[in-house]
Amino acid sequence: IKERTKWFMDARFGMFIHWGLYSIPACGEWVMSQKEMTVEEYRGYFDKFDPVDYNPKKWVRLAKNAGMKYVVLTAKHHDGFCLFDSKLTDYKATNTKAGRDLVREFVDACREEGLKVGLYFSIIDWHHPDFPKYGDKQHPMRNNKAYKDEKIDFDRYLDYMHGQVRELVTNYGRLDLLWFDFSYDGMTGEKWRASDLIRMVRTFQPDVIIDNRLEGAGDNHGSIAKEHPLIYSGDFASPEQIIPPEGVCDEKGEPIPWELCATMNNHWGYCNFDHQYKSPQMLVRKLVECVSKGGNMILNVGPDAKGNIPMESVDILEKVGKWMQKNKES
Ligand code: FUL
Repeated sequence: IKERTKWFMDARFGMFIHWGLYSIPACGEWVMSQKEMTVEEYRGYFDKFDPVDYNPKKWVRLAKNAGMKYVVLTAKHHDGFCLFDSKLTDYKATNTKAGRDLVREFVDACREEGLKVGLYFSIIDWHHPDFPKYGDKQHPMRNNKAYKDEKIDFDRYLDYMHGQVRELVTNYGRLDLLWFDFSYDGMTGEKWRASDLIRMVRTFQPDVIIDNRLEGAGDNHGSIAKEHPLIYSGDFASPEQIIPPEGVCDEKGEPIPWELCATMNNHWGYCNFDHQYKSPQMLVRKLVECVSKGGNMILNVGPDAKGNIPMESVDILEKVGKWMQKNKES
């Protein structure tokens, strides 16, 4: 086990926060792709974005009281909108009614409360003009023939993407965790210039721990670098929604760090009609199951357009927190 993952193995329980422009249409973070919206159509949300209740201290305290030890926020999701003040784009919170760097406040809040800080960053970007569109598996324009013969310069996109990661690892002090999302089909590893990216990250943040999603997405994001044991092999595996029955091992059968990412209802981003929440009991059981198999659980909340975590989630986390308190090691 690498030295830098020790805190993570110890932490066991974290909060994932999916938040961005998609909280406005309120039907999950994939809305742009699902509804095949153009960049112009989606921009309506950019013009409306006005999170008047944004107070990351509240989020972080909720996490802390639930017994969580780290928090990971979507600095940028697949829609390409940045919650941080990137110099490389205008498509950022600073230019909305929010008028400020929302990642900065989040990072400060985590540090103030003594929780570890993580940032999620999508390597997929549906806003950037040089990201493949027609025929791409998930791009909103995947079926739009207008883009069929479009010439893109993917290297220009990669420069942009790497540049943004560089901003994140240089402008916000020490980060504890980076959560890249995600590889698919042929878009894996060196397609993203993953080795270079990780090398750059490590020069600025030698101890940050990194998930495994710059590489193959197969196997429910569970395995690490089976095909390409390159230097970008992640620090932890990232199974989604489903607990691997026997935990996660490397090729030699040795257990490796892993983290189940799980939603409380059936969406990551805020969804105002999804009230199918798991019970606090069930979530505690999931956490215990992960821990018993050598893993962590990062449980998601999707704040609404104003910046409030849904009441149902608050209620669940408070109940989970009571259980954690009662069962704390003395
Ligand atoms: C997936 C993403 O596509 C989802 O939107 C979410 O962020 C989840 C944690 O990872 O791959």
